[in-house]
Order: sequence, then structure tokens, then C-alpha cells
Amino acid sequence: MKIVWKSIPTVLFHDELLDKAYSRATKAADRVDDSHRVFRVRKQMNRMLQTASDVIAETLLEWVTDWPSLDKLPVFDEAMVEAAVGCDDFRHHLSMLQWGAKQVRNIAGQNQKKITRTANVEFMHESRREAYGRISSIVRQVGPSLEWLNQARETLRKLPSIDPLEPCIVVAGAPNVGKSALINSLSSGKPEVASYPFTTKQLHVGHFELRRLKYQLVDTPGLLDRPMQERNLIEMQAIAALRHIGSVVIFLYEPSQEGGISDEEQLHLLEEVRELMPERDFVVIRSKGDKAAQRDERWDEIATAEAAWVKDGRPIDAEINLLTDSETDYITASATENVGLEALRLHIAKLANAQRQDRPMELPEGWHRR
Ligand SMILES: Nc1nc2c(ncn2[C@@H]2O[C@H](COP(=O)(O)OP(=O)(O)OP(=O)(O)O)[C@@H](O)[C@H]2O)c(=O)[nH]1
Ligand SMILES: [Mg+2]
Repeated sequence: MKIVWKSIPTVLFHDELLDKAYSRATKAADRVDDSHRVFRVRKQMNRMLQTASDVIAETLLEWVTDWPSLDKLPVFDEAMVEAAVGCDDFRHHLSMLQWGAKQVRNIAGQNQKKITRTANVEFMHESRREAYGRISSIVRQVGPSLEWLNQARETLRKLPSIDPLEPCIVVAGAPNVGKSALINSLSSGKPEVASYPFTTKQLHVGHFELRRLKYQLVDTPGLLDRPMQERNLIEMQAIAALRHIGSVVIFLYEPSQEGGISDEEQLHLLEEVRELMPERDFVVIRSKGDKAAQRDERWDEIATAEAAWVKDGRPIDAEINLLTDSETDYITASATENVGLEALRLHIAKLANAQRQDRPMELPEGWHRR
């Protein structure tokens, strides 16, 4: 159900495909054995056309099968494909492969009939050659589609892979506030590195497990970190795709970001992201809490308790202490010193689950069809 973009297969170029098909066909013809010349040549020519067309048609159709089918994609993935390479082009070029497979089979079939019906050895060779010429021409016509698909693959294989059936937490905030670092620290194991269609910036997709449920965390570098008016079309499409994932948004706020974005701008951004992603629970994190001029008085106590949980497991009756600021409701955490993260993980899992239980009969976000 989760599309693993990395596993999209490469496709051959048209001349490589022809080489592969014709060399197999020649080998197949070499294996034909019949002492009667007419029968032998007939079998050879038929075998060549059968093998060449099988190799081409099967290979083309295999690619169509192995590439993700847009009609079965969750809405988020479909929207990503739209932003990355365009769904219409995607469909068109895959359908060209189907067209090519069909044409090649037809041509082979027609000329096999001619070969079977004649007793003239020269005419058999001639029919085989003619079929090869037409087959090559068809495969050449598919060539641009093969090239398009190979290029698209380079873009698509970097897209984030999100499982629509598992809860997903979107991490947003201004540049450099610590989004990726937080995902790294909250995740068990190494987060996967991906990218959004218009940016070369790396985004992280991590997860953690809690009571056998898996929670995904997805990064948004370059996506939600500047005002919407400045966006180009592809960026807007990628942002629109975000509407289809995530039940919880973690927004990182780093006050007095040195040389970065002002507090005011960050809070404005927060409002913009809230509007963009309605119906989500928002958790605002005061990030890099270790750098605060004045640390929360519970800091050391929580740091010690959480370090012990990490080492020995959390006791069932352990109190979940979030470093919540009573005035703003922002939660303090530090990704580098691992403070506030254990409680945060429990908190977001609880929010994500509550979202699910509110709508038990509903399909997961992003899983509905148009
Ligand atoms: N002291 C401290 N530094 C942190 C913390 N989290 C992140 N940093 C540092 O802040 C810098 C930016 O962190 P990133 O995680 O790359 O920030 P980001 O939001 O992913 O940045 P972009 O992807 O560029 O938008 C890095 O140098 C991190 O080491 C933290 O909790 N405490
Ligand atoms: Mg980052």
C-alpha cells in the first residue's frame, strides 16, 4: 500500500530493448533443428518473430505493471506525482508502452501467418525482415516515452514514501529551526532521506513505534517556510499534496533565531500553516530548548527521568511531564540533548490516535478516491 518510490525499475532505451530482443531471437532460431530445409527455415523465421515480439511486449508490459498505477495511488502520492512530473504525462508515456506491446505482437502475428502459408524460402526470409523493420519502427516510436520514464524515475525515486494506513505527523517551521534534527531524535532507526519535487533540499521521513503502532514523521524543508505569495506552481502543488497527509502537525518555533527569521515572522508562518492544514492537532514546540537563556526549572529533573526511561524502559506509572509553558502552551524540547522527547513522543501518539478514534469508520486520510 505504501509506494516505495526507490524501487521503480529503470527502463531500457529503445535500441537496448531491440538489441535484447533480436539477440534472443537469433539464439532461438539457432536452436531449431529440422533436416527438411523448407520446414527448418519456416520454423526458424517463426521462432525469431515469436521470440522478438515476446521479449519486447513482455518487457514493455512488465514496466507498466512495475511502475505505480496512478489510479491506485493514495491522493497524497498522486498529488506528488502531479507536482513532480505531471500525471497526464505519466499516464501517456506508460500507455505508449502498452500501445507498443500491442503493435509489436500484431506485426509478428501477421508475418508469422505469411511465413506459415508459403513454401518459398526466400519469401519467408523476406517476411521476417519486413516484420523486423516494422517492429523496430514501433519501438523507436516508443523511444521518447522510455527516455521520459527514465528521467521521471530520477525525480520520483526521491519522493517521500508515506504509508496511508499509519498515522503521520508533519513537522513544519522556518528554515534551520531544527525540523530534521527533531525527526532524527524522535525516530527509532535512521530516517529515510527524500526530497520534494521542486527542491534539492533533503527531507527526512522517520518513524517510531509505540505499543506496536507505527507513527510516521515527515519533514517539510523549503515547503512551509516562507509566505505563500512567493510560491511557484510546482511548489503550490507540493504544498497542496500535504493536505492529504498528517493528523498532527508539529510546528517548531525558535525564538530569537540568530540571523534567521524573526519571532514575528515565525508566528505569522504558524498561522499560515494552521490555515493550510486545518483539522489537524497542532503541537507548537519551542525548539532548541537547551539554548534558552533561562531553562525551565523542571529541565534537569526531566532530563534525568527521560534518560533513565531510554536506558531501562519507562515504568507503567511514570508521569508524562511535558515542558509546557503555561503562558503560551508551547512545549520545550531539545533534539540535541534529548530532553522532552520521550514525553513529546507519547503526546503526539495520543493526539494521532484520538484523531483516528474520532472517525473510526473513515478511511485513513489520503486513502479516499476522487
Ligand atoms: N543547540 C541545539 N541545536 C539544535 C537543536 N536542533 C537542531 N539544532 C541545530 O540547528 C541547526 C539546524 O537544524 P536542522 O535540523 O537542520 O534544521 P531544519 O529545520 O531541518 O533546517 P532546514 O531543513 O534547512 O529548514 C543544526 O546545526 C542543528 O545541529 C537543538 O535541540 N539544540
Ligand atoms: Mg531539515
